[in-house]
Amino acid sequence: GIDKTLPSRTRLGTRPKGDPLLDGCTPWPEEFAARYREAGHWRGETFDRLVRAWARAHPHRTALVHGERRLDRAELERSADRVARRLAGLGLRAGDRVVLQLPNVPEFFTVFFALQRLGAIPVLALPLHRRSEIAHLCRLSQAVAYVVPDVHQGFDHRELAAEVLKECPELRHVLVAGDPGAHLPLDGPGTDELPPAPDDASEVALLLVSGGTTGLPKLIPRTHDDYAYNVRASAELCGLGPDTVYLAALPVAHNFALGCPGVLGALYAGGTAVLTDEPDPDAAFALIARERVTTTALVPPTARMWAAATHWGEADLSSLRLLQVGGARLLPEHAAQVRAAFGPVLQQVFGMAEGLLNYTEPDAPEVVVLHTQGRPLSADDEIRIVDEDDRDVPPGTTGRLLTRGPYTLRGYYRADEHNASAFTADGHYRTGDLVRRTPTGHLVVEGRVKEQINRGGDKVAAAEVEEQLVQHPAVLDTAVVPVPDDLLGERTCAFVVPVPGATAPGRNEAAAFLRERGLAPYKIPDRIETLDALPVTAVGKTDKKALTTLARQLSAEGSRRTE
Ligand code: OOB
Repeated sequence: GIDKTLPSRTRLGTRPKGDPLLDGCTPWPEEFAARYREAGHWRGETFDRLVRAWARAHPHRTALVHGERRLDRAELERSADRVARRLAGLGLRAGDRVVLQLPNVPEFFTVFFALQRLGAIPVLALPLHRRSEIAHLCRLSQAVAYVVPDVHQGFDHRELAAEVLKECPELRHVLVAGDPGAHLPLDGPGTDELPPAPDDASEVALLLVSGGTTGLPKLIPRTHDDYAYNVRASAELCGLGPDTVYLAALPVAHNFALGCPGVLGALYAGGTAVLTDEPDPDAAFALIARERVTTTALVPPTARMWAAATHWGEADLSSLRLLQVGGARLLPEHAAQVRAAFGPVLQQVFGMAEGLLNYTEPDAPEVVVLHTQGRPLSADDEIRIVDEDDRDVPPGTTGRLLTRGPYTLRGYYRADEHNASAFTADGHYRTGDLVRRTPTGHLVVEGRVKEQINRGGDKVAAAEVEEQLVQHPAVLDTAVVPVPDDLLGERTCAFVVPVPGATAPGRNEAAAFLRERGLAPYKIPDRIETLDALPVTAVGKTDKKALTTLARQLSAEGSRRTE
């Protein structure tokens, strides 16, 4: 076996070149890794050790609730072991990547922890990802397996998987939670013996999908050390404990509901997580009353819907102690409406899958909760606010947010070229967000410089939609920009220039075309406008600023016309 007395040579922070378990990741420099360990942020805990410790400490405490199903901690551990043996029987080994696309069901966590048991790495696809995204994630990560539900919200993931199999030669197995159809069932025979669980907390534990700014989604390596800290520190700041009942109403594949503090934070603190795919107020309020939910996380449009719904129903929401809202800008007047409806339980969260999290403190004064997006979670989060030449702006001025810290990535997975521009030479991540800092150190998000549309928390990379749309035979050129929207904050508008002599596709034709190409539904443009040519800047690049202004005007005219 392994000699435990040998010093680990495989820490991500110190790993000698040529010996990595997972290549294509950028380690923290050793001086930073040492500092984060000394500060007690990085504790050498792997997620496999954690789930075992949770089960040992309180085997019969409820871990997960879904509909009428309830799993205690011992059952969660046993189910994870069963799935681990199943996957090992299919040949999965430490370091293998597995694309995990499950909605908010207990199987998400049994598979997640099974992979942790094996040292295999989940790639957390979102439930709404389709052929375009999934095939890309499989190819980029060279995934050997893809885990799906059978049918979810009317969509048959087994058919999607069959298409993905054709496009991805390295993909060996499709496993289905539910009726497997032509694929393999997740429940099934496995090996009796598992190899010892890998125990290196500096290794990558999961790969999160980035909101993206370029043509195709990027993957974010999160190590055990960094993500366990993310979860633990978030749970502490939010005051979670054994009596916490966390309602996951956002997809648990998203960082917010997974680990900020999310389901993992609730389990870490000794509490329970309730899983649902129905964030509409009717279903959610009934669940809050039934399970005595204490904590949940929402995007701004859902939070506003919930606030409005408190006026008609009489659901018992008295158990709610923390209502987190984040993922997109919450305007002060909307924050005030939410606070008026639910009381002083509102918390603003400005986070990103790449790492940095900002929270308003649960005891923060009302003005802070209404007007800021929170303060960095860690004392070791480094924040710079700079101009376009990376020079610090004067205190209180708006600028571009750069950050590095104990749970912020140092490089996207297998993306050398992109990393060269996405990070500064000294390792700060360029968030693409425009922020200012108040005298109390809270951040206010004022806008963004990245070419991304934030559709009520769903992120759409303009370049990704443009690259798909320009494949249409009648489209010569295209540019995708945001338009303001009362409910979602922003929607997408695509300007298209037709091929000479051709007719540009209208909204319905463009939508059908993009769906056919396998693009996630939330990335399909809400508006299509035809132009003879795209405006260009002095240096000859598409003038997105001018187009954004034009889109805003056109949409304002459109709404005047319909009044
Ligand atoms: C969360 O993560 P992502 O990776 O989907 O998106 C990150 C981006 C940020 O860079 C920012 O542009 C925007 O989403 N954003 C906000 C915001 N929270 C996120 N913009 C304005 N106000 C906010 N409160 O969205 C995410 C990850 C963990 C926790 C919460 C949100």
